Parts: sequence; structure tokens; C-alpha cells
Amino acid sequence: MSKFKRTLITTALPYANGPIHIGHLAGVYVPADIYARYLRLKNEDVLLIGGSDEHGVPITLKAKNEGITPQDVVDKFHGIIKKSFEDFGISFDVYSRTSAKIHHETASEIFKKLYDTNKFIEKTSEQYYDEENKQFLADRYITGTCPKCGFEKAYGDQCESCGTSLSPTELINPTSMISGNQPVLKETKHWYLPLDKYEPWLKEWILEGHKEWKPNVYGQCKSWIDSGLQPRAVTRDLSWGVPVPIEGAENKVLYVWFDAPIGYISATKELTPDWEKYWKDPETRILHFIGKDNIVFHCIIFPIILKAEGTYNLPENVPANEFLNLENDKISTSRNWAVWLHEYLEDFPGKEDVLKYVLTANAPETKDNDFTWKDFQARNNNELVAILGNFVNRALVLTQKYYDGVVPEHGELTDYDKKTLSDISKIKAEVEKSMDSFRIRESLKNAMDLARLGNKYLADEEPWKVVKTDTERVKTIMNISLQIAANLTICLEPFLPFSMNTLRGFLNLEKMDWVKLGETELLKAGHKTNKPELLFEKIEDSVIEAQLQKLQDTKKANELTEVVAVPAKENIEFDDFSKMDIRVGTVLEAEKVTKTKRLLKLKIDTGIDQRTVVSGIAEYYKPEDLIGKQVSILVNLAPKTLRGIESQGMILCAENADGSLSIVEPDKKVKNGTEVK
Ligand code: B3M
Ligand code: ZN
Repeated sequence: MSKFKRTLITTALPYANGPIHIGHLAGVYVPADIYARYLRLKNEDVLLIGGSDEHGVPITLKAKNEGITPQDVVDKFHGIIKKSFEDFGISFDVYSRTSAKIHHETASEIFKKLYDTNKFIEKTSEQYYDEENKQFLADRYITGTCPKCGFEKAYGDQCESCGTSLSPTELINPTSMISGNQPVLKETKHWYLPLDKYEPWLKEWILEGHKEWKPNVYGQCKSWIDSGLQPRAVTRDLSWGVPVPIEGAENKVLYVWFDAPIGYISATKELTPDWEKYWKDPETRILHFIGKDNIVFHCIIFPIILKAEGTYNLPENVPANEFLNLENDKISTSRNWAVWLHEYLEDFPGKEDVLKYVLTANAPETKDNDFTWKDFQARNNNELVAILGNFVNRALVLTQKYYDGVVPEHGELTDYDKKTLSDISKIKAEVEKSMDSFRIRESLKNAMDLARLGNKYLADEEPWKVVKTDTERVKTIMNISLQIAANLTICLEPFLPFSMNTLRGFLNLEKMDWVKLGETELLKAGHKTNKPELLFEKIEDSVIEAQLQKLQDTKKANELTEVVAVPAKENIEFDDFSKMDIRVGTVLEAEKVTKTKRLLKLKIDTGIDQRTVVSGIAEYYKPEDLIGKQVSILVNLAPKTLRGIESQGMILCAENADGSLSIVEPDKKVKNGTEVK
């Protein structure tokens, strides 16, 4: 690690307004966790820092929509997020939150120091103000017509229809989302960080000094710097956030992107009194793991804050990833288009490592990638089961069978044996090379080569055949296979920590440091291994189909909510309504009306009588599923003959936008004949 003695790894703080999904995991938490585990295995001094980002306007909007406080919102999601990370095995040394007192203090202090040393520009400008609620409006709190495309529900910062970035004053007919009134322009004072002043320094520090950063990161920085930086407001007129710690700044808070990255510092403080060592000692290297949408904040704005403060280290590298899509569609929290971590953990208990594996093997390191359930299944079945699981299982089962689980002594080695054993060290070097340059995906592929090596060795040497003719030779084959299995517990430990723990149990081995990887006598002759079970199991088609169905249902639900409801009909008097006699009845018999697609003939116990009703629900209900079901029926509708059958009443249904029908039934069983009113 050359000039550095220790590493501080930070992971983007997820907004506490929704749970964690696979996009977050693949982009940030899985690679950061792998890297941290790798360094720990090398006995390096490393901290993995995380926490929830609990400020920002989307959180206040969510609270308002749900009629709860922002603190309620973040308490709920911080809890869900923290637990799902723990269960999934992201090995944070600390997982903090930005509503914590220590964070408010830390962020205030840094702001105050910048203020006291004249690092800000003070500027008064006109901003929209809601007179009824006596508050300035964040850009997201204002809607209006987009000047570019005419979309009527554009936000003050962006039109979601045409994608144009806007400022609130560009909106036609601006409306406050809080009161529904037209806001007025009013003067307000804010503090700005003059990013432009730091341009020459950024050019030197990033463009000259960090050419080794990933091309996507370096490229984004260059294009920001080249197109010229502007002073940026670091305060907002809001009540949720870190209060601006100076006089005359009542009802103002720090801009969420000012305080959030400081959350990394607060979390380190929460963890250890020795925190300064990780932030200020030049022998510490800081790494920010983030997604590509956060690059400017971590590579330009936060470093400028730290530079202006003057006593902190700057990031040494920012290995940002691109995005992960889901089944060819952008992951979206609002459209519920995601695989949620907490749901995955429920649906796939004990398969944490499978998801880690798939997300790493398919990580969006250099371009956006797609997660598909079919690929998930294929990687599990064809790689984890067929290569890794198959190899260790054969090695352990044969050892049980031939030697009652005891590691046999090897005899003289053939050239092939020697080459195989020396390949372990070669693989180690490959894993290190890719890991050290944050090519985690490639590094996993390299590590899996060790399982491939073992698999091939067994297939080539065929101990199950040799055992019949040369029992001495088999001992050597099995010894070597077991040494490879023991090496796997080190090599794959950063990537598959749960499974390698299990494998160590089978091998009856303690956890070993990375230095041991490559040794060919990790298991001494005479060492007793345990009876193995399967390390990974096949995932069946039905399991994958159920997940795909879940996504289909989401798509359908989205399509239905996207259609605007039919406008309300004209008002009627109560008397008009009470002319209708609606009762609850139970379906006694149901059959298809011959030669029709839509019609069912039902016999219904209405409580008053038993009668026949013809209903157009055959495309949505099977006759046998209806028997015994309670329905609402309009009993005083004039009878009508359909296909020669007299229908005496009408079953009430809700009609979806696509025309599909859903029977309206009481939510608890009631007596037949009960009136609906
Ligand atoms: N919460 C944005 C995001 O989740 C933001 C990251 C903060 S990192 C200091 O993409
Ligand atoms: Zn527009």
C-alpha cells in the first residue's frame, strides 16, 4: 500500500426515504464491502463507514404527503436500511445517521469555521415565498408549466416530462405545493461557496494529480471543470436539516449536499475517539465508494469544503460505478421497479452470497448493466453450484469416502501436480492486481479461477477411477484437491463471506489471513475434516418465475395508476341512490354460457330468494372459483334476457382501465340478503 498506513472507506449515505435496492448494492455497498474485507484479511488498518442521509427536501415532501414528521420518515427507513445491511452482511464498522447530534455538531462546526475564515460569499436574491404558510419554497415545492414543453406539472428544479433543468422563476403559473397559492418573490440571504475560485487548484489536484482515477470519474470531473464552475449556495430556507449556525440565519439550514458528506466524518467520530487519525494523518488514504450521480459532490464540492477548512485529507480515489438496470428498465423507487434488499432476504433466506456474487460478476463498473432474474439463476446454477460447489463437494465427499474425512499424506508430485499448486499463487497475484485497481468484478473472476482450477484438476485426475488401481496416487490427488479447497476459503472470503465460513466448517479450519493464500500445506496430513453439505443449491425455474411475476404485477399496477380516473358524474339526490336495492348474496352455482366468451350463468342465494343472474365476468373468473363467494347484487334491476336466459339482477364489479373486472365483495362475511347502502 506504499505511502499509506491505513484506509478509510466511505460509502454513499443512502437517503432515508426508501429501502435499499440492488442498484445501491451493486454500485456502492457490495464493492466497498468486498474491498474492506480484502484489506482486513491482509491485516491492514481499515474502516468501512456508512450511514443514512436524513436531510433534504424529498424527505420533507414524503412526510407531508403521509401526514407525519420528517423525523418519523427517517426513523422508519433508517431502521429498515440498517437492518437489511446487517442481515446482508455489509461489514460496516459504523452505520450512523445525519440526524444524530454528533453530526449536527460536526457539520455546524465546519460551516462556522468556513464562515469565520471568510470562505463564503453572502448574497441576497429573490426567491419564491408562500405567504399563507410564511415560508420560502424549495425548488421541489413549486410546480408550474414548463416553458420548454408546456407540461403543467413541472417542478421548480426540473421538468420531468422533457428533462430540462429549470429554475423556479422560469415556470409559467408557479404554484406552491404547500398552500396551492401562487407564491410571491421575496428577498432572502444565503451563503455561497465560490467553486470558481478553486478551479486552478482542482485542475492541478485532479486533472494533473489523479490521472489514475477511473475514466468515467476523471472524465466527469474534467467536463465539470472545463465548462466552468459557479458559486453554489450552501444554505436553504427550510426547517428540516442542520440549522445555519450564525446570527440572522433563523429558519435556514445547511444545504443537504453540504452536510451529507460531512456525515462520513461524524460517523467516524461516533465510532472512535481516534477519528482524526483517519481524516487528518497524511498516511491515511480516503476512498469514496459512490454511484456516478454523486461524482461532482465527492470529487469537486466536498474536496473544496475540506480544502477550505484546511486540516483534512482529500480523497485518494473515488471508484464510482455506473448504474444497474433491472430487466432492461431503469430502477425507480417511485415506480417500485426494483429488487428490494429486505424483500430479497425474505424470499431467499441463506442466499446472501448468491446476490453478492451476481451483483459483483455483473457489476456496472465501466458501463450501465442489466440485472435479470434469468442471469441470476444461470450464475447461481452454472457457476456457484456447478463450479465452486461441485468442486468442494467432490473433494470433501471423496475424502469422507476414502479416508473417513482425514486428510491423506501426499506422495511424490507429478509435473501437473506441481503446476496446479503453483497456479494458486498466480491466481492470487491476479486477484490482487485487479482488486488493487478497483476492478472488483475482474477480481472475482480471477478468484473463481481457483475453483475452476480445482474442478479441472479433479476432472483430469479422476480419483474415482484411479482409486481402483493405485491407492497411493489417490492420496496425492485428494491432498492437492483439499489444499485448493482450503485456499479457496481465503481467496473467496472477501466476496462470499457466509459461504466461506460454511466451507471452513466443513474443512474444520480457522479463518486465515491473506498471506497464507498460495501455501500448499494449509491442511496437514492427518487433519480431520467434517461431513459436508451442499455449499450452494440449484435455483429452480419456478422460483425465478415467481420473481418475474412480481415484476409483471408491478408493471401492471403502474400502468393502471398512470391512467387518469374518469371524472365524477353529475350529483344526484339521496333518494335517487336509495331506489337501488343492493344485497349481499352467495354464488351457489356457476357455469359458462355456451358459445359465449364473456358470460357466466350464476345461481345466487340473495337471502330473499335464489335467482339466476347472467354476468360478463367469464374472462376474469373461473366458474369453480366463484362457488361460495359472496357478491354484491343489484336485485331490483328490471330482468333482461341474455342468450335466452333471463338475468334477474346484476353483480357489481370494479372495472379497471383495461376493462378487466373485479367483483365487489364485503370484506367480512355477512348474512345473505344484507343490504348495501
Ligand atoms: N444521499 C444521494 C444518493 O443517495 C445522497 C448521497 C450522499 S453521500 C454523502 O444518491
Ligand atoms: Zn418540459
